[in-house]
Amino acid sequence: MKNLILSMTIIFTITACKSEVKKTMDTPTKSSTSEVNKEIKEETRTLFINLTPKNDSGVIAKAKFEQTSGVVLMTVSARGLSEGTHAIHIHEKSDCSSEDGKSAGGHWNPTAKPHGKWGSEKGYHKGDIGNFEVISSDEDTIIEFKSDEWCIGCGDPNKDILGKGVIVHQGKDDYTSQPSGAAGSRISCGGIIE
Ligand SMILES: [Cu+2]
Ligand SMILES: [Zn+2]
Repeated sequence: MKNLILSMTIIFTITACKSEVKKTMDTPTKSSTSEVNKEIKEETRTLFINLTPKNDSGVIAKAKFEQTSGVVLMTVSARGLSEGTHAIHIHEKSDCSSEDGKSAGGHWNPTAKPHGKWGSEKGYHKGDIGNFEVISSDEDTIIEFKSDEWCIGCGDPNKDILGKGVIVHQGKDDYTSQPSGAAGSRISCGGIIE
């Protein structure tokens, strides 16, 4: 009998966890439409986007943007990138229609600063995410970046990443060359749109 009770407790716990997870996933964060909860609405949002390969790179990538308490966490998962260092930026347009990805425009730079390393005293673009390493082209590379200088759909032109584009480059950002760090061709592009 003791065993039975124990088993039931375990089952109950597992079921409870499952439904909790499901509830979280089923609830779109932008659903807080109440005027009263405007602050909450602005603070919690999640956006999933797919990136498309550019310049025949064959790179398959997707990104998640999650805004919580004024901080946006970007998580990109990419496969097919060559081993080594690559740059990733936010560019000014969500238009990924051209084969070379140049339709996404230059770096997103609403504050009219020079290109640079994120956080640099000399200045940096709001889209200057930086470089990441690829260990193996056969496996997913996960790129994470977090900032309170971004928001998703808040309407502040200096912070709002909605309507912009994510670009992954073949090369490395040198953080000094103007206006874009000499990061080479664009191999993956995704519009940050709903
Ligand atoms: Cu770029
Ligand atoms: Zn830049």
